[in-house]
Amino acid sequence: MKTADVTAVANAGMSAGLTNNYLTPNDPRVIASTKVVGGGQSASVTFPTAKLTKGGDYTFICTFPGHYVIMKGVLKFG
Ligand SMILES: [Cu+2]
Repeated sequence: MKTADVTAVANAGMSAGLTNNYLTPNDPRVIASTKVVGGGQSASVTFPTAKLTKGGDYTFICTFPGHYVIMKGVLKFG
C-alpha cells in the first residue's frame, strides 16, 4: 500500500477481524496480501508491478491489531 494509507488500512483491518485476515475485503488501497500466519510460519505473495509507480512510497505491514507500528517494511520500486 502507499505509505500514506498505512494507518487507515491497519485501523480498518482491525475492525474486519481475523476471519478477514485483518483486512477490509477488497480494500482498493491494498496492493497485495497474504492470510494471517503464525510465528515461525511464512507466506509469499505475487502481484503485478503495474500496480506500482516508479519512485512511489510503499510500505508493507502486518495488519494483526497493533503490529503495524513495528512490523513493517519499505517496498522500493524504481
Ligand atoms: Cu504481526
